[in-house]
Amino acid sequence: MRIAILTGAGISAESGIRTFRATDGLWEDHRIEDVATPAGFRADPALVHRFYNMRRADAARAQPNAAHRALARLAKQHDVTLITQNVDDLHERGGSPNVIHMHGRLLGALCATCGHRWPATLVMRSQDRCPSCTKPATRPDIVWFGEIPYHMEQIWQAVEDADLFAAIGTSGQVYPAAGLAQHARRAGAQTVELNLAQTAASRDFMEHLIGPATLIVPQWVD
Ligand code: BV8
Repeated sequence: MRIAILTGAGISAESGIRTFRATDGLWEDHRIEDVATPAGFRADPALVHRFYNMRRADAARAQPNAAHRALARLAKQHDVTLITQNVDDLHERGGSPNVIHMHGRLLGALCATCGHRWPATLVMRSQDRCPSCTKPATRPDIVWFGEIPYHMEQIWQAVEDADLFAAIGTSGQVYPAAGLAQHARRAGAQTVELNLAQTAASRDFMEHLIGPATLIVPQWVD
């Protein structure tokens, strides 16, 4: 069976990583426009680097949980395409191969001038020089609002080819990720949503499994 899975912040919540839109979420303390847009970065690169340096340190301290590990087991039994909106590396550390990071990675650095990519250091600053063009234009390799998410052709294709599409721990509020369930359904796939609660996208799913990811994902997989 071909399975396409989309994960969001909820799958890493029980590893101690804050989600975005909960009442104690990251967007409560930080304005999206200031820290997660190209214009915000141009206006105050130091603030944006502080935000992502903090998140890189939080992610480095976190450990993969039972839900990340269950998805790694699933990939041993089926043809799984794992698409994540998360910028942490907990899927990889939980054992999943070939994770598609559609919103980028905390562990990547990107030159805002020439587009060169290299591994991030724990603490990054905009005056750090690009190893390729030597310009002091270092930014996190993250897809900000208004930018085009990565690997979209591969993602649309995997979702279209899937027999089953599952969305885990995502609020269904950010596009194009939030449109994938409808795309899967139109292409004839079964759709299942795994979440603590109903979401903005729930109507696009045929089945709903409600509960914490560390409980419901292993149950669903095993
Ligand atoms: C694009 C940076 C064109 C990464 C993120 C106006 C101005 C500008 C843009 C727009 C606009 N109007 C619309 C747009 C488009 C915009 C968009 O959708 N905006 C929305 C908000 C209206 N989208 C874009 O700009 C995208 N680009 O559209 O380009 C295009 C595209 C394709 C083809 C052609 C053209 C770019 C989007 C990238 C945004 N980057 N942040 C970072 O710093 O991490 S988005 C941010 O939201 C995060 O990256 C995150 O991945 C993403 C989704 O959030 P979730 O993961 O779902 O997290 P959330 O907190 O919302 O929800 C958590 C869920 O978990 C909840 O449902 C909760 O119930 C559940 N949960 C919690 N605990 C648990 C749990 N479930 C289970 N177990 C638990 N324990």
